[in-house]
Amino acid sequence: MADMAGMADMAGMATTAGVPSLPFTGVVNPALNGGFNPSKFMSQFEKGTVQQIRGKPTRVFNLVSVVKNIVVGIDDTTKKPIVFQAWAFGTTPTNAQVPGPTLRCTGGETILINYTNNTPTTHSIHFHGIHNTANDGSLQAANPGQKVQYEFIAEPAGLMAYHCHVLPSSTHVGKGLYGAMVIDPTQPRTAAVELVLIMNAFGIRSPLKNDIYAFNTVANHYNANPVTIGLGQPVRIYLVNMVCNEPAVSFHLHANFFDLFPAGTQTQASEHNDMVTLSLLERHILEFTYKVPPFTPGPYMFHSHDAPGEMGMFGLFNLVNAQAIPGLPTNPNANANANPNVNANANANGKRKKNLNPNPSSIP
Ligand SMILES: [Cu+2]
Repeated sequence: MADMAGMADMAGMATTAGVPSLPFTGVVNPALNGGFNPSKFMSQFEKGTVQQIRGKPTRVFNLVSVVKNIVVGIDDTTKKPIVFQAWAFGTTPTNAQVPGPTLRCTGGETILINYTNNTPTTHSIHFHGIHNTANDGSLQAANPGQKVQYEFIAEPAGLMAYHCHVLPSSTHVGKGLYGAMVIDPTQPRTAAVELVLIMNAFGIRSPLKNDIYAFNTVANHYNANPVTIGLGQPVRIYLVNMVCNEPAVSFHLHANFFDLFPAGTQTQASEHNDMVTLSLLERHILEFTYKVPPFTPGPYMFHSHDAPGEMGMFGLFNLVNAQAIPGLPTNPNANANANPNVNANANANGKRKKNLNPNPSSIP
């Protein structure tokens, strides 16, 4: 009697034999990374505080930049963490992370950013959005130890971003000084599981060449920790490209199509697609649902094509029956945490071994 593999071949059944495997699939324990967990980050929004300033309600965000060692993956050869010496934004020095916190506000609000630079290098924060030159952040940098304020009206509603504008960007952005900013329209978007995916990369050996890629900093995190999604549940992705040293980076949703809202500024989708390509700092909102039929429970890929996707920018949705996960959030401001215990066992054995740390430093 033929074995199972032979039976599968004879019947033309699908098999995972021969499916290429990925580098950097070692699992990073968030405890090694100062508690930073991409599964939580993707649905965490920093809303600041609303204060009366000069007689008007103002949403205030405090941001600080620090030097921070972060773990961006596991070395395939040594099995040790790959440490990147980052510059990171946080609301306090202790919670600084890459990406910085995803700021969230509503269109038309007055926004005040109190920025403190706690690094030995001059930095700034440039916000994508509409504002005057005095608050552009490209000309208003903070020297080490200094503070600077930026004030503007939150517009347009959509998916904005912020980043250090000191040159060269391959260093100041590439080192991690960036984050997303969601400006909600005054007419709220429809209820959905909302997930922030920031495409990023790290040059371990040189700031001019990326060695490792990721969604939300940790290579292949959502391969080891698939994002749990209910069948029939609307999903909204806030997708941002922060990859330096690449002319563009693609995003592909497997087995499904999404409605695309460039920068999230229009209420009508511009296209219906399973692919989108973003240049540095380009943002898109993607909306989709895994409807029944045809979708069945199981892992569904999302990734970038070519080198970025094969060197860490790869993930899985774990589709489940929605009734099997009571309390799974469906409103825009709820947490949509992935289940860190789900393991799809996909691509666990890397064939393209990467050794980026001949002498990896220990994690602080
Ligand atoms: Cu900078």
